[in-house]
Amino acid sequence: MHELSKRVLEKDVRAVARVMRLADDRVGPYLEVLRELFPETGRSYVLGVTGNPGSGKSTLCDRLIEAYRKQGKTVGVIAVDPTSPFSGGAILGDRIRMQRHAEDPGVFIRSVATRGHLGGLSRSARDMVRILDAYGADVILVETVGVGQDELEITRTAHTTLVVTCPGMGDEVQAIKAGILECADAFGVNKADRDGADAAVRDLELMIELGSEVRIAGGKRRGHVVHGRAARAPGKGEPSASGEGWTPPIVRCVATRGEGISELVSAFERHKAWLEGTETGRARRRDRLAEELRDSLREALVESAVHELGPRIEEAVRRVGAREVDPYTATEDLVAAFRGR
Ligand SMILES: Nc1nc2c(ncn2[C@@H]2O[C@H](COP(=O)(O)OP(=O)(O)OP(=O)(O)O)[C@@H](O)[C@H]2O)c(=O)[nH]1
Ligand SMILES: [Mg+2]
Repeated sequence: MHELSKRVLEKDVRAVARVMRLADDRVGPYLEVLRELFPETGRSYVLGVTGNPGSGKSTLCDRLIEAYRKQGKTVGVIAVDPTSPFSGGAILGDRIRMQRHAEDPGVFIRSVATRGHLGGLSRSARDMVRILDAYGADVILVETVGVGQDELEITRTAHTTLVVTCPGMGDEVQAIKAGILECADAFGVNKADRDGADAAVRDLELMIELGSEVRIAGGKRRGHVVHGRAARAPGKGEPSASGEGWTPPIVRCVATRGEGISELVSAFERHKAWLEGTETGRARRRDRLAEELRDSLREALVESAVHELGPRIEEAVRRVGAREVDPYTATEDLVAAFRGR
């Protein structure tokens, strides 16, 4: 076993930081180490925290760290910044909000920025989750700004995805992109100390209801199936699993004052129990793992095709541009060339 793998398993924080850097840059023995660590993973509970910029995700994470530390759990945090060239301050903001935990040896915080390579962000984040998992973090929080495809992919790594919104973001239903509903396991309406929290909760309820109707009508079963609507005390984050299905609870919170945090934590516990204890839940988990493997396969195939075909791709681009060949034929030819190598 590689020295670094051993040290991670022996809970050496500096080795964790080192392996994370290697994995992020994809240099050195990172693959060997990730392979060796993999059998030691699968024990952490991974919580994705996503949502509108500035909705209070980092402040919530700070409170969640506090709550889990009180339970005696160790916590890893990965703060993902998808748009580093434009929002250089976001990572700083994330760190500042969680600063008070920086000295706690039971808390490990790490930021990742995108490097612009294909699927790079979600892959780096996934690798980091695994490293923290092998290291032995009981809970891993992954904070992302919930907008792009990358973030949606990251949420697949999580057992539970919390989507954070807050009043005054304009039209919440618009602000939260359609795809988010697919991956939301719980909603946090943060800044409930402000006007408009009730409206935000109602909008979300409506969206969840519509979403489940659309899905039932369309007969589209994608792992995350919402079966009808549970009897729920609105906004209180009451249990919302009906039958075998899962309806995302909506929890009001005021992260700055620590309100709603214990309700969130118990919603996560119920979701975890649902994932483990029901056939639908286990199927959901399997679906996500399958999606992850497909992502990783797609990435590996594209990488190796680009590597293998190199200039032929450029040539195909040129020929399509000059209308010498149509893009369908060009793609087929490239695939054939790659297969026949
Ligand atoms: N009034 C009020 N303000 C809050 C609450 N939670 C967070 N804030 C404030 O909202 C601002 C943004 O909070 P962050 O936690 O940095 O939000 P974020 O979603 O992590 O932001 P990005 O990572 O930049 O997308 C800060 O000024 C917080 O103090 C809340 O419950 N009520
Ligand atoms: Mg943040």
